[in-house]
Amino acid sequence: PRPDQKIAGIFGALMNRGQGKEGVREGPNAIREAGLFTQLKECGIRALDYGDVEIQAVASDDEWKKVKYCRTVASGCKQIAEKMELIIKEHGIPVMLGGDHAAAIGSIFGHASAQRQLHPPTGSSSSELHAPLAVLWIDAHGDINTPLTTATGNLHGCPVSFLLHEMTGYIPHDLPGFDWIKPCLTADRIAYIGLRALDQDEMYLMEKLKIKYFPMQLVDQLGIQECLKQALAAIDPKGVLPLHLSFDIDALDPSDAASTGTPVMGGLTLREGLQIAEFVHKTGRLSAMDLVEVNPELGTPHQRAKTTEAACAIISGALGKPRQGVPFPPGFELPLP
Ligand code: B3U
Ligand code: MN
Ligand code: MN
Repeated sequence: PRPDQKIAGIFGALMNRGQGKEGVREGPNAIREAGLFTQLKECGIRALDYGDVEIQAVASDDEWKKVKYCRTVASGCKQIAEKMELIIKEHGIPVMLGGDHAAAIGSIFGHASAQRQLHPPTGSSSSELHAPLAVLWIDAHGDINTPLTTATGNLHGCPVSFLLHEMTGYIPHDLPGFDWIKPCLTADRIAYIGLRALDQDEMYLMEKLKIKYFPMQLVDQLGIQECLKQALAAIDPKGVLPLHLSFDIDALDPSDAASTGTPVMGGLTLREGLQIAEFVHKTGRLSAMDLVEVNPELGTPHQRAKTTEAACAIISGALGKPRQGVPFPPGFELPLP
């Protein structure tokens, strides 16, 4: 490993209250057991295990209108945000293993706080508004429901609505536990790839906020490389911002990743997923990533193995693993007879 190379700080976010299926809290360990650290080490990618963030159940966490477990999710996200800040302060690239996608409220909020501390605002109005970072959200779903639009009451379908300044007027002020969560991004700093299950209100928001999004039909029409080029150009036109890759494993087709809570047919191939990871790595600006929604309690043993292997491969790709095989270090020589 090169001495200037950042270390990946990998941690589990055992969040499972953003949706109904308990088993998603086993995701982080299943990904570790699938060999993530061995794989990274083999490629000379330095990684540290920062352990798990346990989510403490908040007592009497009654529904707020339809929204389930808002106090528990919010308090878990606060701990996740602190973990992200710690890893970035220690000069690492945080990699959050989920857990459900509600955890990304914490990971992106924490990432943004850390960036703001590293690069304090210069005083211009736009730099006051958003932390210096851009987000690539890879998902079958929009995850931009609000506490008032969610049909399921599941907060993993809502994280983006809490993160965008433009959404401020749509978010109720009295959602229990959420008082500390402030928006940290503007809508021009997030792009989506892989969408194929937007709700009606989410479709409206995408258009209204002019969010750059690449649903599956655009991936088919343009190809994944062109989508990536356009997505990055939209959220980071100068090519200078730290990037947050938030990868929901359900973006992949169920044939590659069936062990997830809400699979949707017609998704990205594993190879397209890997191209996304490798493209982000190539920018040299990956600053943090999430790999969420792996639920090893769902599907057959074969599907579980495929899903966790896919998760490992995407993380490794984003951190610089070359797909063709094991790289050799500078000065490498073969043994002579
Ligand atoms: N949009 C729906 C479904 C959903 C969102 N994210 C996932 N599923 N994984 C909702 O619940 O808001
Ligand atoms: Mn998601
Ligand atoms: Mn999803």
